[in-house]
This record gives sequence, structure tokens and C-alpha cells, in this order.
Amino acid sequence: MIRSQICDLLGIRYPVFQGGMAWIADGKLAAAVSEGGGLGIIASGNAPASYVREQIREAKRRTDRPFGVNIMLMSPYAPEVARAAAEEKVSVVTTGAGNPSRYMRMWEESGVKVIPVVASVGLARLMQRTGAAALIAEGGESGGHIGELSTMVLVPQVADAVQIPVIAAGGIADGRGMAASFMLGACGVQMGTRFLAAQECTISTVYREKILKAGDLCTMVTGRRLGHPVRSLRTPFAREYMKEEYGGASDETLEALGTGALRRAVVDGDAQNGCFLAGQSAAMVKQVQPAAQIVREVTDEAERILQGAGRWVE
Ligand code: TUI
Repeated sequence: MIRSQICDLLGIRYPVFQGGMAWIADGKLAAAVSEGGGLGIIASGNAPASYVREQIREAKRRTDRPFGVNIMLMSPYAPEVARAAAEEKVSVVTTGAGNPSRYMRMWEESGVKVIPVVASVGLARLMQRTGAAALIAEGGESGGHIGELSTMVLVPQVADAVQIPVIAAGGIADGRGMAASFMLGACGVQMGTRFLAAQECTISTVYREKILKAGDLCTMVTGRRLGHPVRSLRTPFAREYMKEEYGGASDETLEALGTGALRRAVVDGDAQNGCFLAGQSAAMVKQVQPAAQIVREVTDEAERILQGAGRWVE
């Protein structure tokens, strides 16, 4: 059985987090992952605090186990969602797409453990100093908003730079990725894309089918010109966005193009105009399974690999 310090720190059975995917990771999915022994995480994305509170209550109805809330720091609602997470006393807050320093004291005072997503060594060091309980080091293989570095180089550098536990994210979708993450210095993993195929994950059929059919070269990165690179499936929307991006469209035109695109993918299943966020591991996602089974399967595979790793050494 794979256990690590993050299990003891959070009171979870397996060191597997479910990524806080905007519009997707609701109270139902988070509770299913937590019931399965991992750490489920409710995404706040661009939603107001009222939505996040509802989802927290939904998760509490479904599980007594710890779960987390992800705060997307670029959201206009980030301040009120940050406050709601403190008031609801969730076990864990994860953050993404920014620097959460201004909220850290409030969360700490409410007894919430803060686990920021970092994409660089500099932010990792700052977050340790500011009181983070652990870090998620997320490489650019991930879906959604990404940094510059890949998981293979980010995780060891972050692990060397801090003394708190490091969770690896980006490109991990099976036990091989989990075992490799431990070798890189992580003591747990976060997966998003793999959980898109969880039975309890409510997304449009179109979205799910696109993930199950994805090949190795099916994702692309747009938004670099605006300074917010985002990885998604290579769909008509993504191609059109990229054409505008490099065709001299104004920042306002680009923002207008992006508005509502996530909803159109997740809720409407609009293959033409939706933005289907996904990581490079989409090609490794092959079947729909209960979330608990995903957590177990990945952890069991990692355990078998790690137990057999001695065969490489004479
Ligand atoms: O946040 C994510 N992934 C996301 S957020 C999101 S919502 C969205 N929708 C449309 C457009 C843009 C966003 C979809 N996916 N992952 C965590 C993450 N954080 N990845 C990279 C970072 C990051 C990058 C730079 C964190 C901090 C940072 O710099 C902090 C600073 O300001 O110093």
C-alpha cells in the first residue's frame, strides 16, 4: 500500500488529488474521490461564492471525509470565494493561476490547510515562507491554465527548494506517472484529465467522447499572447482562437471569443464553439470508471511498479 506524509497530514488514505477543474469538479465528483480514499476538490473557477457554498454543502452531504476547494485567483469572485472557504472550514484550499499570499493568513486562522499550485521555483519558495502546508507542482502537460515548465523538470526543482510535501501534477494519468512522480521527489499526485472519465463526473457526452477518443497530438496551447496560456483539445474553437490571436485581433476581441466557451463545452457539448480543456494525458484515458476505482487502480499500479523497481539495480 502506498502511503506518504501527505496522507497523514490530510487524513486521506491514498496520496491522490483530483484537480479542481472549472465548471466540472463539483461537490458530487469531489465527494466520490474523497469517498474513494483520495482528496476530492471542488472547483470555483469563475463562479460566485454562493455556488461554491452550495457545492461544499453537497460534498458534506455525500461524505464525511476531507475534501478541498480550489480558488481560481484570476476570477473576479476570488476574494468572496476565499472568504467562503474559510467560513465553511473546508479541510484544504488549493489555489491556481496566481499568487494567493493575501489570503493565506485568513485561511490559516480558520484552520484551513493551504496547498497552492505552483509552476515555478520562485513561487514555491514564497508559498513555503507564507505558510503553505504543501505544494502542487504543476507542469505544462496539464489542461487549462499552464506555466512554462514541464512536470519532469519542475517537480525535482520544487522538491529541492522546499521542505514541505510536494504533489506532482501535469501529464499523470496512470500508475507509471504516479511512480515516476515519487522518483522525482513528490509524495503524491494530482490528476484532472483522468477524472474527466469518472462516472460521477458530470460533463456533456460530447466532452467525454472527445477525451476517450483523443490521441497523443490532440491538445494545443492558446492564449500565450494575452499572457495566459491555456491547453485544450484541438477543436474548431481552439483553431479559430489561435488564428485570431496571431492574426492581430485586439485583446478585447480575444476575451469576447473566450467568454462562455468553457460552459459551451461542459454543459452544451458544443463541438464547434466550446473550449474543451484537457491535458496531454487525454490520450491515456480509455474508459469510464467510478472515481474510487480510478484512485485504486492508479495507486495499485504505482505500488507494483515501485516494488519492482529494484530490477534496474544490480
Ligand atoms: O489554474 C490552473 N488551471 C486552470 S485555471 C482555469 S480557469 C481559466 N479559464 C479560462 C482562461 C484562463 C483560466 C483553467 N485551468 N492550474 C494551476 C496553475 N497555476 N497552473 C499554473 C499556475 C500558475 C501560473 C503562474 C500559478 C501561479 C503563477 O504565477 C503567480 C504569480 O503571479 O507570481
